[in-house]
Amino acid sequence: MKRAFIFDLDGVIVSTDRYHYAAWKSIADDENIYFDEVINNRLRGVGRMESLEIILERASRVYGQEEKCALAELKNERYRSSLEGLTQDDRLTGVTQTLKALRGKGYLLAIGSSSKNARFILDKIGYGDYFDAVVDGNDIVNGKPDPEVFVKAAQKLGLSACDCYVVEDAKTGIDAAKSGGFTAVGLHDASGYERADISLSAFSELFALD
Ligand code: B16
Ligand code: MG
Repeated sequence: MKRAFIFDLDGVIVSTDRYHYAAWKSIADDENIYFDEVINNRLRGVGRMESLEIILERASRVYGQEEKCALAELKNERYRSSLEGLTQDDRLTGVTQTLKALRGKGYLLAIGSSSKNARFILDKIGYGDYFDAVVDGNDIVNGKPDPEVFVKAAQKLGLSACDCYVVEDAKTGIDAAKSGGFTAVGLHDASGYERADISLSAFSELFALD
């Protein structure tokens, strides 16, 4: 039996992806760069600067490093202000009850997120002190698909990768989990991804794993 679940945040516990999209879309529009929901799908689970690089693939000119940093900062300001209104009600369906039930079964629960805003989001949705370990974009050098975020979360729990499920909505997150030796559970966009060890159609189905 496994001993812990390490959860991705955005797209698994809470849906902030529409706010990411709106903020990136406003930046792309200001810069006259084509950007749509299909391109946005490639940003799932990917870090902020890497996301900007994907958007700039459609730009008609080359951007310097300072300009890139300024755009990423502006995107984050817009994104952060849209997070102000987040509440417990923004937890995704089944999350509250299922986490409680998993804890009741004795599992440790952790967060492994690429986001530098993860702790802010967790506070907003009433999970500021809930998880046994939180590792986010501020704690890592290499973003997903590198396994660093999950490896550090397992270390904080005092466990090895084979003791932990990683639950992800992004294919890049499943790749990260697999290269770290974790058992990868795919939800939403990552459900059905061939590299996922287990594919689920609802968060509450996690309760049936052991
Ligand atoms: P930030 P996750 C990821 O969160 C998002 O899925 C991704 O779209 C975003 O670019 C990344 O965090 C960085 O977010 O700009 O807030 O640092 O899915 O790994 O929880
Ligand atoms: Mg995600």
